[in-house]
Amino acid sequence: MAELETTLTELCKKDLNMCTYEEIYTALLHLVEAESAKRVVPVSGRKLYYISAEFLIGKLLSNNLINLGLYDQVKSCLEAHGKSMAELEEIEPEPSLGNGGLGRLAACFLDSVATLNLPGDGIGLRYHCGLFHQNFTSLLQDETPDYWLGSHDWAEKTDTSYTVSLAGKDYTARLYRIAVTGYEGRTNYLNLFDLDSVDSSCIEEGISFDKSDIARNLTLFLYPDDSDDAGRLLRIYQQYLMVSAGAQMILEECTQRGSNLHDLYDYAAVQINDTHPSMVIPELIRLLCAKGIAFEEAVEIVTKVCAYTNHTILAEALEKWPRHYLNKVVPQLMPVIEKLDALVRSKTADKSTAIIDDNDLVHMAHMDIHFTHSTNGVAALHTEILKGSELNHFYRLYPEKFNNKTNGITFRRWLLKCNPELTAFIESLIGPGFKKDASDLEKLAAFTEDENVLRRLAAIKQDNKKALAHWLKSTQNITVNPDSLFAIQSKRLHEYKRQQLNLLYLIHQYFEIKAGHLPGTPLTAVFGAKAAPAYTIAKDIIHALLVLSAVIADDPEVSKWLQIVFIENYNVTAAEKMIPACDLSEQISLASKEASGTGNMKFMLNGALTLGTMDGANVEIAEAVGQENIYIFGESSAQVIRRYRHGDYCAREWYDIDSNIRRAVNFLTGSEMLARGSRDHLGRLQNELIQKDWFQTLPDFNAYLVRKSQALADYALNPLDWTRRALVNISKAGFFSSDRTIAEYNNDIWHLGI
Ligand code: 26V
Repeated sequence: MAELETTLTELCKKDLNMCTYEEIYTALLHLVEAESAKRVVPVSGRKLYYISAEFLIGKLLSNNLINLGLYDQVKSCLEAHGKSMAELEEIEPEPSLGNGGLGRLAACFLDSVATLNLPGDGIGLRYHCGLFHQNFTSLLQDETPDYWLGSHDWAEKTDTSYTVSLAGKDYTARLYRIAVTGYEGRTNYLNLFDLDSVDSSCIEEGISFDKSDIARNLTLFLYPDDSDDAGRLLRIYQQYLMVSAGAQMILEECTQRGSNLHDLYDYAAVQINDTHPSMVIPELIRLLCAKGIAFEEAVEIVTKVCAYTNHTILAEALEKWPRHYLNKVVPQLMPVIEKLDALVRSKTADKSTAIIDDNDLVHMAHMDIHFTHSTNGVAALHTEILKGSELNHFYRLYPEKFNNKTNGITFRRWLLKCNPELTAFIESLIGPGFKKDASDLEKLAAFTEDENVLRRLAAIKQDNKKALAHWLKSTQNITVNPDSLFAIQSKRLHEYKRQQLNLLYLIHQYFEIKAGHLPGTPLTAVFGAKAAPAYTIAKDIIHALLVLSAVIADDPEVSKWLQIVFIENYNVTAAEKMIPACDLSEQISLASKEASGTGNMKFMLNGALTLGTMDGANVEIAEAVGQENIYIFGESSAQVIRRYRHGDYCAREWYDIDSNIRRAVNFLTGSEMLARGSRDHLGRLQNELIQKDWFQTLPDFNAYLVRKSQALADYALNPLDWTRRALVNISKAGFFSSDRTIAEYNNDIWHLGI
């Protein structure tokens, strides 16, 4: 401690009492850099390259201090000088390099790879404004650039660069590196590429900009609007910048380590995170051929080196690019892709697995499956659906390539960092082993009948709810009642995730409370979600929730029992406040549509009970905790898939038959809502629900109602038993550690060196 104080004082060049938070932050940044550098280990054997369009890494200071074993010391040292860690954390902007679960998974994986002392780097892009900053204006989402890059950036600007040819012109991709240090583990890197010429002054109103000026706009935003040709082309420009610079870096590193490239397999494992980085396959083949390797051998090498993870079964999310787009942006790749397509066509007569289809669309996922040695889904159910229906033709061709890797989360951020009180309590009960070996949490099962333990656990939840209440007050000026049940649905806004089902339930409750049918407990329904800027219905759902929130708040009768809180600009930092405070975790996607979900795991680990459908990893959570410790409802994935196949779902029939559904849907354009909201938005959403309801909200409405009311009643009637079941959930969360997931990837797919 004295030593740390001396180091910090030297770095700040003055007494810590006299330092601003800025100065302390900068000093700690240098300290962490120096400590992380000491943990860089030379690589022998295979090294992982995890390529991903997103890395949703969250703020780094506290996380890095925890992983370096310095957090407690730094905290006490600061406190001795009248400074708080919480205020210090406010200084750091959250890196805006991701969108949702896919990006957060990539971040958890990097943490686990380094923690398991495996050599493995990330490869991605350095977006200047990230996704976007969400603001609620007149009860509607609007978007502004998220200028997160500033003086507090963790990335080191390097002198390394690679030339990338885009539409026939050369650009220089510069490498930035962020150190990733594992918990008591080694240091790896997140490699991010960027162009020096990118210039955010070309952003016009909101988040719009001149899409044709590639040199200035290439890495401005993650997922730029793709509703026109220029936007879609821009995504290809971005993807190719990432994979070409990445592929060059991989080959350069491996060559330096002694590879003659024929033996690339002995040096590199490339994991393709969804289809955004798929062009790395033809790019690596192209580069190997340019170095004198024959095409057939290059294909063989790349197939052995690369593996692909599928993260969705939604057809509209599987990328297919028109051939003429690729001809324009990456003409150097098209001959390779055409040869790969010809190879596929020579191997099988089944046209459905072709890379280039009859409409001249290039199917990125098809290229991935043919020319990698492994295709994995991200939860047991998801992988079964891929094998049995969505990718069945591929499964028949290559049964040996298909495997499951159920997602996981890093406990360092999602327990140690976000819930220190619970962490300390668990440690007092079972010792510190769970921090590195998550299966140790099972030892908590010994305490499920211990009333003292349960009371303490309930008190910790209450403290976390108060902390969330305090944060909501200071950031959004919202007052919530910490004695109500906190039910939280936080995730990207998408119709398949069914925030609209939750909305209909809340309208139903509004009517019930007005009619004097009071619920078991007051309920605070918390939402956090960003809608893609061009996703109209998603934005309508946000609007409806914000309007309903206002309607309820203005009604003294109802607001005693019900409150809706929509957290603005949901991100990792917000999630860290929300998750420890949650009683009921809403995981209500349409069965078969959520590949895995990872929020479900975070909530469970922090002692929430799940209210969910049998979808994604919910299925495995239900199996782990048992039916009595989870609230499952709704139709099964098999039923849902059957209904899609028959194509005979008619939302209108459900609306006509069921008066509860009708009352809730009609309310969307009732006078209370229209007094505060927009008829355009609310009417469109209502129409969508009655005419289409593509994600089958109405058939699950009653089951959801019954299960949720049951949860509210249980919570009110027997709080101690609720807490007991929460403890069972925590004790069974070990399986969902990303350390387990990464160990499986390594054993089955990567076989990394040390
Ligand atoms: C992308 C898009 C883009 C265009 C229109 C609609 C749409 C719908 C979904 C997606 C998702 C892309 C992939 C993705 O983010 N998947 C998520 O990956 C998580 C990590 O494996 C997993 O937990 C989530 O269930 C899955 O949705």
